[in-house]
Amino acid sequence: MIIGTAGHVDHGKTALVRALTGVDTDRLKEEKARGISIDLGFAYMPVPNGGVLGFVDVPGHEKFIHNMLAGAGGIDFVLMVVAADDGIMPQTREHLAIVDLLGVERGIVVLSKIDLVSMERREAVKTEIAGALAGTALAGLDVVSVSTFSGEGVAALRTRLFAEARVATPRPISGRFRLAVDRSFSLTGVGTVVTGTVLSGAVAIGDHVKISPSGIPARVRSIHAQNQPAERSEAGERCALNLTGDGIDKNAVHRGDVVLDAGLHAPTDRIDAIVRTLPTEIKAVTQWFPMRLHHAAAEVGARVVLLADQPIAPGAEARVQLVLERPIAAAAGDRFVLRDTSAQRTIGGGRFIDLRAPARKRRTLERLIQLDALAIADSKAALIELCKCAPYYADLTAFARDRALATDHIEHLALRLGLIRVALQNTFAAMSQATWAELKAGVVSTLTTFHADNPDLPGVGMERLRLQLQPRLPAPLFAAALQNLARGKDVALDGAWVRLPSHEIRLTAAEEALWHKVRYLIAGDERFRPPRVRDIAGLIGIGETKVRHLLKLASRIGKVDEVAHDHFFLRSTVAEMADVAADLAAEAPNGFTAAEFRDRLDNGRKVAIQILEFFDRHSVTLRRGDLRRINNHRRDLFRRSDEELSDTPEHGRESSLVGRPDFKSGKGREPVFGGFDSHSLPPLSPSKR
Ligand SMILES: Nc1nc2c(ncn2[C@@H]2O[C@H](COP(=O)(O)OP(=O)(O)OP(=O)(O)O)[C@@H](O)[C@H]2O)c(=O)[nH]1
Ligand SMILES: [Mg+2]
Repeated sequence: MIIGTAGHVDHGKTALVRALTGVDTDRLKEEKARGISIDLGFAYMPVPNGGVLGFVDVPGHEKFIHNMLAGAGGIDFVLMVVAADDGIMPQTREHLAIVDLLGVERGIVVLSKIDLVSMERREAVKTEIAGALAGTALAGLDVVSVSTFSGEGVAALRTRLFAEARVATPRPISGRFRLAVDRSFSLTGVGTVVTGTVLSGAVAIGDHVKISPSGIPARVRSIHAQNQPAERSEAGERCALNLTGDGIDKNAVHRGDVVLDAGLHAPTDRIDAIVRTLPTEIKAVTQWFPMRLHHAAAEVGARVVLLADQPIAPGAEARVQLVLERPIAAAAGDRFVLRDTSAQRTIGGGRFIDLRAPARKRRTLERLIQLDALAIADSKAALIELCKCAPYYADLTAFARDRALATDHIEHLALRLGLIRVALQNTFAAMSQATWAELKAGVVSTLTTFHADNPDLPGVGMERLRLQLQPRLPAPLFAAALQNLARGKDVALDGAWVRLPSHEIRLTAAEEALWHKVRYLIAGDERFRPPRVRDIAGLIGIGETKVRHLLKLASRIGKVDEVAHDHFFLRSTVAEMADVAADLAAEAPNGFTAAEFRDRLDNGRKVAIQILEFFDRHSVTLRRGDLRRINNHRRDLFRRSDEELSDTPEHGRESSLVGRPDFKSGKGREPVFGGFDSHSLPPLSPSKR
């Protein structure tokens, strides 16, 4: 258990910690000289039946509230110190408001310096205290009277703290590791050491971690947990980590940074939150109100965007978007405190709801309903609600990361809820079974109608199908969902065409016979410069129209591609030519020329250029002046055969999400499902649509 002091300057917080633990936490020269605490102090006390109590002693002076906040972020239990002679003072109230906003619900009020006052005065201050606590989560806390001068009450308080530690519910350690850094220093012979409170999860020697928001990686060389050398440390402990790694020194890590499980590193500067303002405020919080945001041990400038029409009146609760001056490492559900920009007073505070808040459409009805779901603290209930509201899917990976949930925990949750998971590049999207069934039924009924109306067409273009369906999924997710359906043989995918597996265009026997002749002519040694429609007609001795009709049909069923008008290449030849282009590109980092391409194919300048222009149109090659580079993401579209495409293994690679475009050139093309590659995939967060 970590115990934090709180209370007005000079009320005896440091003296109390010293009386309890024997440790003087005022160590700075300036603290000694001025007789006040400036920065956080730390002390530890073993509990008789095992375990160690950690103390964070905070300064009471109003100038150092930012330091108090850095310490208060990690405490489980508060010792609210009120001097019997002074009674309730301004920072008594402010510290009380802060611990209340931070969600600290357990503690004791210590009536200090009782040697200085009469019994009547003690009772009067106790009444004052009860009044100040009323309306906070700390209302009704026990008041314990203490004098560190006479020692009265100290032993009883210590015994009481041991008892409190025994009944404290430990913080859950099932989450992923996060430590809020409050100090960073370097020790000779040891190296860089950071200290702080473990907010969630656990850390062990040898673990690879990241410093967030900077993203610097580090390895844990040794650990002190609650001031003792340890193999590991877990949530609810104060912990010192000796970190190593390139770029790790005491200047690489600061108070306010978070050391975390590398998978959690995803700093954010736009957060939707629930805020409560203090009833003591005089003015309402208005649009774009500037604030200082205090979160864990970090402090950052922030603006408030109202998500409701009205300004936030004193004492009111509302949802807002916080736009930060720089990114911070946070988790959904974390508490924070807002102060005014001149650091004179605390205005309010609250809880983060969504770390991936959208910059636009942030207060539409749809979004506000989604926020309701995200605001649910229980992850299982939140996930159920998220899948029920628009956009009807949740990014499971981001959901787990932003709540610091362990991977097996989120997998177990998804399984228990029967969610349908769709693999995207770096994430899993999840849908409810009901949504999935609706989507599948929509796909099947649209295709059934389409095939009945257009028996000669191979299928519906992927993009066109997407736009016809509810819920309308983002293109990458829709493509991945179709791959799932194709694996289940509910649909078949031919490039960008989606069809029912039962729907196939077949050549008639006569067409099949003619195709054999034509195929012979465009395959073989001449495949890189195959005869055109007119030449084929001449060679076989039939009409041009017939040949053209046949080749158009062949291109629909994926046997050929029309690279230029009336100039058809076998699809396997196109794949081969794409490989040649990729080879050339690999040899020439700045790009290859059309002449080099022609030399490799030995097919003449005009044809070579037409092929390259065909590749340009499909973004397989990227042209700049006379040079071309290869776009490897699009090249995949040409690499795979139809069989491979509709039969992607379960652990499908990223490229399996990409439908192959139809390669018909010219006008009237079905929209190619494209323009996206692995870099342009939008982060599929529940909040970004
Ligand atoms: N008479 C009397 N004096 C006390 C008692 N406890 C603390 N003091 C004195 O009060 C003064 C302030 O005590 P500190 O413990 O430094 O107060 P603090 O709350 O830590 O002050 P800041 O950290 O600066 O906010 C010191 O001179 C202490 O000796 C007590 O029980 N009785
Ligand atoms: Mg002090």
